[in-house]
Amino acid sequence: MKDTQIKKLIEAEKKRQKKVINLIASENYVSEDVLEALGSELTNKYAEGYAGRRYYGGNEIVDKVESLCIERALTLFGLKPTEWHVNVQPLSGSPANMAVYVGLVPREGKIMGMSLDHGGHLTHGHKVSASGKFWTQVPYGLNKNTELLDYAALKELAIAEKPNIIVGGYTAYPRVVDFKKLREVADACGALLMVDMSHIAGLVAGRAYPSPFEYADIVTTTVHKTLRGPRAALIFSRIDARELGKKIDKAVFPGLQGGPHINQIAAVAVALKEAATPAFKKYAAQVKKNAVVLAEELKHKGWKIISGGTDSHLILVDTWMNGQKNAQGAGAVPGKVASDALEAVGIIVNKNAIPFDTRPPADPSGIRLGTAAETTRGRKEKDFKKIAAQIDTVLKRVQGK
Ligand code: DSN
Repeated sequence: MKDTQIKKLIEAEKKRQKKVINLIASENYVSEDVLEALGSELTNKYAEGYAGRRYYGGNEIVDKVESLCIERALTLFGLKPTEWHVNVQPLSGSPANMAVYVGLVPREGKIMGMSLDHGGHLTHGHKVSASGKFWTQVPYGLNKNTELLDYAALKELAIAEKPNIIVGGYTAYPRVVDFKKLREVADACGALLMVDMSHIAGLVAGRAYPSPFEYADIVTTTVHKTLRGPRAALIFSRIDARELGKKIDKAVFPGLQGGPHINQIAAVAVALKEAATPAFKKYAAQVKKNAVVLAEELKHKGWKIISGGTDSHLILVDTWMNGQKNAQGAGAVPGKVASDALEAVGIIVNKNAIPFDTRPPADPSGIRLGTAAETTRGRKEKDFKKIAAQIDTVLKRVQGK
């Protein structure tokens, strides 16, 4: 690379990534092949429209790229092309979710989504996101005692509020979601059911977490979290008389986006092929095993794990514990202090609100941990035992400061 300034920064970031223990639950490390596709000449091509229906000439190759990506996306999740449609053009998760709402939710309609502080996402109707500015959010949360989804309460709320769409799938919910029950909630009020499986997509692909496809009308996902692909997103929709796919396609282009990033779509295709291998299935199982060990070890050291554990790649730790001491007598640590102190020793996490948090979002009560990235680097249960010990040591050292 001739641009030495950017080259140096890329090299520095590569070194940083190698040096740290990355427990950011939404990050991962892609393969060389994914990087090669992303950095390829496909970036030079404009391809507004869809395969066979483009607005520019010269698309005979990129049509094949997009079609292959579509085919691989359906195959990976065991979907028949006669039953499921997939749009592979969304640039990332937020635009993907927006495209669903633009295509399917009437203006002044209601989006029933989990509140951000209980583990939802901004694009599930939060007021600072366009999803909450153009539509009304019907927020839902977790049961205070169990810190789990309460499907009976959801049903009651859905019947009272009659949302147009219910969004399941979360950014900080460590447990298994009962998609069948979410379907029942949607049916009780006549809403569409959209599952945003961004966090768990790799686990679903690797058969380490239940699939939402049997029950959802629409499934959105980013590709870059547990699925270990480039930054990008997919929108799956059921094929039937409602023509969801057609409406979503129109919302993606020309509704929200211009030319798709074909290099990115090629990289998605590469990642989807990788995720269909037996090695990836093993990886997904290991991600989950590692998360369970990390959660258990931290719990044994006295830290409060939200919901008591995990069924996925993700763990939410209440480091503040309402200002109380932990079960082993260690003092409370605010989320920001915890995250900064861990970063200082090379353990990268994010500060995170816990359900019913009384602290502000900029310095909440907890931290979120994930095992996807470090599992890609080959770490196993014994390594996560050591990581738990390191986290415990750091948290004890900074308590109260
Ligand atoms: N920012 C992502 C996460 O960390 O969960 C969601 O978009």
